[in-house]
Amino acid sequence: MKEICFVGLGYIGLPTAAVVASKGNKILGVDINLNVVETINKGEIHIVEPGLKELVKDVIDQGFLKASTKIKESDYYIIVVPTPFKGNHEPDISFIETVTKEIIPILKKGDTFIIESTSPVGTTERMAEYIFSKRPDLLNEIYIAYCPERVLPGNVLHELVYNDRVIGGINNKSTEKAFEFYESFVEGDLHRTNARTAEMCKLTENSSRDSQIAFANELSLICDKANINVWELINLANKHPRVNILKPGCGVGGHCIAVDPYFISSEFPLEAKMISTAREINNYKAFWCAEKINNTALEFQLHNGKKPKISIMGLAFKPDIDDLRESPAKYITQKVMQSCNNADLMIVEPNIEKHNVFKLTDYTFAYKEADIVVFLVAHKEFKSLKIDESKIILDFCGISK
Ligand code: SAJ
Repeated sequence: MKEICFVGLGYIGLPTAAVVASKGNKILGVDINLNVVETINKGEIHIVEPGLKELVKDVIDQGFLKASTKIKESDYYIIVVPTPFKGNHEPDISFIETVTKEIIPILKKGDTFIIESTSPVGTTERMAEYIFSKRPDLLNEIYIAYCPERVLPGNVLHELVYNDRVIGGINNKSTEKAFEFYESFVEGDLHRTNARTAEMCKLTENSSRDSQIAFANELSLICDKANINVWELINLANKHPRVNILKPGCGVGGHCIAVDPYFISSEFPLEAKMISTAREINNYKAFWCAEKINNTALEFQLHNGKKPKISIMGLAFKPDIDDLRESPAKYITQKVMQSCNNADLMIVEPNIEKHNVFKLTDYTFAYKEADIVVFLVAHKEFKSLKIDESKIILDFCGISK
């Protein structure tokens, strides 16, 4: 039986390792975090993802998955480590480099090395050059490819199996070898290309979504000035058979869409004009929301001679999750907390019970008490509230549309 080593047991690495293990493969999952390794070896998990706990327990109990802090000699190495960005939004591929260095001495003829981490264009070729510079004996003897993940948090186990995937090797033999690997557990179509195109494809997918959301956010700013309900407008425009405008919101968050476009714009600053502008618009939208809240609070005080009670509804980066990574709602809340002295704030996040920075209030209570209600995230709980016309409602995510 072939031995498969997954390096990185996070939001993507762990579910993928577990799915491949569930097909009867022997998997070693590697993570630098000892807590993560110990948790998984107990048959438990350290992240929130529907169905994952049961699957991991199952493959650990059956002995198909084992976690460790050390990479061991295997036949396949799948790299699923983070690629954050540095100060000036430049991609930081140091985790991929470190892992590659660690693997080089144990590589042998016939091995397959696949990168799944979101990476700037050329990363796979660069890692290949590095490997062959240290191990010239392996030239044309191992297979190296790139295959990005495309799963949506919350639906990972389904999408891992049923989404199409793009696979790009450093040469045709590598593409074929990686193809065989994904064929063993993916039901969606597998599309062959080269490594550079596969890398760019991942960045393109998320940049495309960012640009489309920026269009909706720009419309929302225009509509605010023009006194037009942007939700009604988009709904009407989308009745056109070839128009499909996304939803405006309080900005764009998460670890993918708000990050990946920078991997293009930092490497191609002269060409990536629209991609950079989309990022600026989506970042500006969060700043604009915070300003709008502050100004509304000031106006309230001027007219009523007292401080308003403001309820801030939602902190997560998108509806119905507890994830605050790169969340524009969190940014807006912090900004309002810092700058708005003339208001009493109540902060609401129904998906989180307790938070060490934000004092959280129950959403029905906060709604009832508030003079100004600010909807930042379209959580399902908020949609069930009966809209009270006597309150000032700042609806940035289409709750009351
Ligand atoms: N958002 C809007 N308006 C919309 C849709 C989304 O403002 O109409 C906002 C959300 O509120 C959120 C942000 O965009 O702040 C991102 O949310 P999302 O649901 O669009 O995406 P993610 O970050 O959860 O997952 C994305 C997915 N990419 C695409 O849909 C192209 C997913 O398939 C990728 O696997 C994932 O990024 C990733 O890991 O790259």
